[in-house]
Amino acid sequence: MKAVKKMKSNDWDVEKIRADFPVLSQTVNGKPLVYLDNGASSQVPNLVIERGSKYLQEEHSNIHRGVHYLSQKATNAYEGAREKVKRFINARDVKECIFVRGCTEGINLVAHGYGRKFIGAGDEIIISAMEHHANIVPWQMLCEEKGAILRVIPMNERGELIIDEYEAMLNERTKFVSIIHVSNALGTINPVKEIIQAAHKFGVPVLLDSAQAVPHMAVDVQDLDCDFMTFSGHKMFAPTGSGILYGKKELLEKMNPFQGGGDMIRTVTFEKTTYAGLPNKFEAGTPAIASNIGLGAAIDYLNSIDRDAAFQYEEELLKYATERLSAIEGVKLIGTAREKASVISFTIENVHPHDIGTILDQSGIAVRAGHHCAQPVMQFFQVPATARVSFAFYNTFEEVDVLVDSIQKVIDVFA
Ligand code: C6P
Repeated sequence: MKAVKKMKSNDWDVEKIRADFPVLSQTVNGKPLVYLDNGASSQVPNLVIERGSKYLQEEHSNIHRGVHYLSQKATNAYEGAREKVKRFINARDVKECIFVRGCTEGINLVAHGYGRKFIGAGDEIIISAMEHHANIVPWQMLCEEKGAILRVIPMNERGELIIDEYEAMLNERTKFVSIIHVSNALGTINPVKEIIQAAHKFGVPVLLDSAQAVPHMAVDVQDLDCDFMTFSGHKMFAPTGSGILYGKKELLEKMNPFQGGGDMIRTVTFEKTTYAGLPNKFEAGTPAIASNIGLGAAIDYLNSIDRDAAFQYEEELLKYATERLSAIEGVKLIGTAREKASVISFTIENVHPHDIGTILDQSGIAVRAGHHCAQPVMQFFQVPATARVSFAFYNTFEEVDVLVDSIQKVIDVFA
């Protein structure tokens, strides 16, 4: 194994940050927990836990429906969280921020509400070779129903999209572009601004699946000029069940609702229903009130730390881990894009990724093993699965060292 120089970010007090995340201080299988599965779900800071608990202890009630004290308090907290989201992603209008259960629901909402209304037979939808299933299957279902055509931007062997081929794909039949912002399986950061500008030359709207971007970089929807953007709260330090679909107001207004039910209507008779305005039109039924208030608290938390220092720290951590892992004989990195965030996918010669995951777990290390809901990526790299390490700003260089030592043990077991 080659020696690798360890770097340290001076501006980031990782121990102070770790103290905000109670789950990190436990032991697993007798070893300190090393949590490296943040791409699946990140951990939750005290601020979010306390806010959720305050809601459940003091405010729990349904929203938008009651004139009573508790309902008003819950409504204010819920709508307050929406305001925080608006500022966090720099939306023009709070009505452009729709609460969804997560990215999957956000994409399905657009495929249904926009796609079914505006996409027809022979129209083309562009996605990419590195999409998560959540950004493949809803479009395939739409294409099947409408007779539309799904086109796929190819990638190179580093796991980077081939932008020339994308530009050549755009034409007057293109009706929608839906792109992963940061790959969950490879870590590639895609040049989304360029992708959006090229689509807009043809008047084509673009959706960004920013599930893996929002926790690791500032995502400014006005600066990017994306038409839709979606992310999941549970990957950015909030509870599961929270998430956002951002859409430009003029597009959301002309779309069909996704689900029908309470709170999304203006009037209902047996003859005809008229719909509520934004954002309620897309929020049928009782939403995940506690989780979305938690999302607001997660934004408060992110606003309370130095995010630029956090991003820089994560970059250094990724660089250090990449160097150390690639120095281990038998380890092959899958995805070596020049622009990457948070993720290292790898295989070990003659060891199934599930065995890697299981043996690492015995050392208290949580990684994900599998196809990461990105089977076409696995097919492209001709592997059944990978092991995946995904960082957050509370991970440490020492944890990378523990990981590397444990991977060496995995190799020794199978030697
Ligand atoms: N990726 C992972 O371990 P939901 O499940 O709706 O919160 O998010 C779906 C999703 C969509 N797009 C991307 C880029 C994602 O990474 C995910 C979720 C997790 O990689 C679970 S498969």
